[in-house]
Amino acid sequence: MVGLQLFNNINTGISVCADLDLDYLERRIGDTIASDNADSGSKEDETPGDSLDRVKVVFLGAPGVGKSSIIRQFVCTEFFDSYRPTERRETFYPSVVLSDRLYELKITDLPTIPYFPASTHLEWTDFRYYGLRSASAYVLVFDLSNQDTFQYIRTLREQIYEARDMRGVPLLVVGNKQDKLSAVVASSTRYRDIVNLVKKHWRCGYVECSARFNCRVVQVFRELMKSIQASEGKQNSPVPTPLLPHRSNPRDSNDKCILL
Ligand SMILES: Nc1nc2c(ncn2[C@@H]2O[C@H](COP(=O)(O)OP(=O)(O)O)[C@@H](O)[C@H]2O)c(=O)[nH]1
Ligand SMILES: [Mg+2]
Repeated sequence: MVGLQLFNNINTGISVCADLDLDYLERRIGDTIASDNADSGSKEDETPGDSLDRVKVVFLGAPGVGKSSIIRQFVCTEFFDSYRPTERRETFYPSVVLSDRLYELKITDLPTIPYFPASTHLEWTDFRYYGLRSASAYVLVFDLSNQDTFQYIRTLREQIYEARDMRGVPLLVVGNKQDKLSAVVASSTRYRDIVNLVKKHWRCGYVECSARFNCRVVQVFRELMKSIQASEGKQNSPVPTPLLPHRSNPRDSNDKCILL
């Protein structure tokens, strides 16, 4: 069972922070980190400084479920068999086209977080949490071959809904490592209960994929963008970019456009 702390005792609210642009702050901090660690070559160093509206997507889930693998397979078409735990925040900036509309994504991949920040104060006092509460969408990943990992996203989802207004903010559940899903597990009551809970009760998108074999990884992003398109015009929804994007940082290795 994957542990997840609850945040009942956390102080709520420094309301003065609520309207500030966390994404902007993060970019500025990213710039600072980049100049402090000029040789590190990390993704954070490549943070573009442009001011385009971006669809801010945050991937969350228990350690080892394949969050980084899904993102890297989608953005860079690469997969590592060996487990390299994500040690610092990484950000990816692919562009995607769905139904003739171009979207600039900002995908955030994080080291495991113990809980979702319950207040803006917490988000601002711990760099791990920056931008989490202002995401345009969340992708919650669990491991189909280790269904205990579902408990992590179940608790996290409750925390997200308690912590912020989720109207117009899509949440997609992804069951990864489909290649390791045995027939026995796939026919178990527990598995059926999970799928049922996600689709019927949570009423959110659900995709099973295998990052390892690049199977249905694009489908993950297609479902995500469909939900975002569906929520356009509602609260917190991002504005799609009508023209080809301006690229302000030629070092951005994720500089490509993916048709969904
Ligand atoms: N068999 C299989 N292994 C996977 C898959 N996705 C990721 N992995 C492996 O699972 C481990 C953890 O993946 P990683 O993406 O680092 O997990 P994260 O901690 O959630 O970011 C790595 O050893 C990956 O090679 C998958 O779809 N199938
Ligand atoms: Mg990772």
